[in-house]
Amino acid sequence: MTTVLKLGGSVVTEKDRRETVDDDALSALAEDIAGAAGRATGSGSDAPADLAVVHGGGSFGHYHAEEWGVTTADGTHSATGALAIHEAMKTLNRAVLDSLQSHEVPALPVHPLSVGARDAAGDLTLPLDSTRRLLGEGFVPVLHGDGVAHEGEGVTVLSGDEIVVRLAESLDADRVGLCSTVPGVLDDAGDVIPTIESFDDVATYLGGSDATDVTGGMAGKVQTLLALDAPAYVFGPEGVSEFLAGGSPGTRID
Ligand code: IP8
Repeated sequence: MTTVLKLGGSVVTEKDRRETVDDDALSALAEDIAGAAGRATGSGSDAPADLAVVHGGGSFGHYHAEEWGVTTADGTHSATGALAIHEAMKTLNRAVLDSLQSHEVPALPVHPLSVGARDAAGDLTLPLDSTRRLLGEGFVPVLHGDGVAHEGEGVTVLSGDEIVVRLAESLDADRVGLCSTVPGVLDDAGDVIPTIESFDDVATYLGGSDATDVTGGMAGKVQTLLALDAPAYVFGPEGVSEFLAGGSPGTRID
């Protein structure tokens, strides 16, 4: 069973405070992940994980991307700008790794800027040999939204959602989970929509993201998840344990 779990940038950071990790939220998630993997402190288990984690930009990557006018389509040829985005994401990635490792999760980084590329049409190549091998060796690879080399644009933004889709396809994942700040995809009344099978069913409910976010809000997430073969779930932090235990928290997108 291969599972891909995205930790939303808004969940693991304080999204309105520049470069601020939400330590409590991150630690609680790391504990849930450790528990699900049978690696909670004291369990003594070192069984190989079959979990790949991706995290978003939150108050790290998005601030820098906006400052440099960089989106998923419009890039920068400034090495200073591209490095600012990448380093911010590496800083957040390090915080995620530290939290996971402190809960005995054998987490290691994979930085997409080092391996990914887009052609002029925006199509992405993302070699995942190291991710696959890390999984096979019992590690939990932790990827993140990043900059990516883009033909004719310099460096553009690669969102964590796009990485999730690519990981799910390349690893032939069985389940995909997106941990968001909300308990699922919500309708107009604020209730969780249990299942989404077509974007048309929910288009009227889905607006944009409310804070600085260059890669779009829930509408984009739903569209990318609908494109997957594997069932995907959108849930809040309280749904992580249930998801990792094989349950169906929040909204199922399939
Ligand atoms: O928060 C964006 O990743 P996302 C990463 O998953 C950057 O969209 C560099 C802004």
